[in-house]
Amino acid sequence: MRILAAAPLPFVPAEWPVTQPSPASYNFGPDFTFGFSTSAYQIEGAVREEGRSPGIWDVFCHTGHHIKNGNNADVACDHYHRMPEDVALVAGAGVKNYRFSVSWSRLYPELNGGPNAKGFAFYDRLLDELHRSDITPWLCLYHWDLPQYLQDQGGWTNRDTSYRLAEFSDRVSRYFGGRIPNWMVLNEAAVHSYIGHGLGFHAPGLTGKDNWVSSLHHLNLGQGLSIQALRGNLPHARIGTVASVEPVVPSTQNKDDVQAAAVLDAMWNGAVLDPLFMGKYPELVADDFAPYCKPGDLANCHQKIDLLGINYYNRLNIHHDPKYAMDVFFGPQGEPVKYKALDVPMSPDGMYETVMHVHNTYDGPEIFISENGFATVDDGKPGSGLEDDGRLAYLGANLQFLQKAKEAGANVSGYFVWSLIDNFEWDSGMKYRFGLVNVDFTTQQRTPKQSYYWYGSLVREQTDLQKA
Ligand code: IFM
Repeated sequence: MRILAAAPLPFVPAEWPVTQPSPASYNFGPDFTFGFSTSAYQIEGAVREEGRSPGIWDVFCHTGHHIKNGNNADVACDHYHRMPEDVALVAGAGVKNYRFSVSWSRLYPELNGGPNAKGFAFYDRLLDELHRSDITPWLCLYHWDLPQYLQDQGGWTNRDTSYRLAEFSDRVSRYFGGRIPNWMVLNEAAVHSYIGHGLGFHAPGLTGKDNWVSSLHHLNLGQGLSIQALRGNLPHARIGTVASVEPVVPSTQNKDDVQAAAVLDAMWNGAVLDPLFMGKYPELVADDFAPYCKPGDLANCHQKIDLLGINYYNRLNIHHDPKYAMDVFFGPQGEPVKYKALDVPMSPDGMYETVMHVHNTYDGPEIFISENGFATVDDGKPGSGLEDDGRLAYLGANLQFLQKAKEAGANVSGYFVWSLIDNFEWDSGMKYRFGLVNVDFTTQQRTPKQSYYWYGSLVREQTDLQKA
């Protein structure tokens, strides 16, 4: 459910604020971290190996027709077997930070069961490899791949799953402890609850307001309980979470569309960040959460974090549509098109708006951009999309607006690209490619794109500036 750009290249960046995003035109200052982001299910494959049990996405991929072209992630990028090669790609770009997630059902394959030593050994090997390459690990504990055994108990619509996440966070942090300095609890509770539980386009394929609201509350609660567990176990780590934060624009000025955009904004942005930073739900939707919100829950959701990861892609255009939960759905572009990539409206200026909104609303928390990326459509040919000018212009423009936010006083400490390699893009399967490195899914050959070299030179120049 991302706004995607279609081939063909080359891209003519006429409307962009930067025509040639030269790496030299940035200065993010000392201590700024640049990284790559990935997630377990999208790259690992090996779904039936070494004791892993199915997660909700395995079931979703293999039942019904949920995924484009009938794709699945059984093999994905085969990262489980090719991990050293992928870490070498991070190192090869001169990038010193790597955000990844762990597969819950690989680590704990059974309901109420013990740890899977082979699963833990895989992540130990990954950490060894990162360490050897002088790359700092950033772990995300939960990136949408709930074990199916928990879905069978109701998944995120069941309050018990919040406590299960906290238990998982406790166990994983006890095991890896000081080997990982940066811990993020969730990835994009807004997307997981809305697209997976309200619209049914993502696993577990549930629909309707009740599933949307209850799953979001239980994700928030599980996050708060997990942060408390992590604090107890990791006194020296930096602890936070990752949210998808995007400005919401009504498709028209018609009052129903304006109301729909306000509701989606409250659910997508406010109902994720307000409980965490303020211990409350936005007024507009607070009554919707009341049936699920037990005494003490908001105090548990309201936790001090060391830093917030923001995933920013594009503004969301929303209109009134009674066919969907809470009468809201994605609609046509609701504002004049300022920036385009390959004829698709893009909103790099929304990066500035988003960061400043979080900065001003939540009292200036430390922020890093945990994801920002651009998809191209695979034309099926091995090695396609290597001349990815569109991606390069998109990343360049977003970085320019991020720098502007930093200069305006936002406490921005890092930027991570989504994603290192082309991977399994959820319901879009392998069709939409976000990687800075091309993956030929037949041979698993990795080929860096133009954007990989551009990002590498940007990171090297910034590192040199930091040392100067
Ligand atoms: O691929 C996803 C990722 O898993 C979560 N954030 C958005 C990316 C692109 O759609």
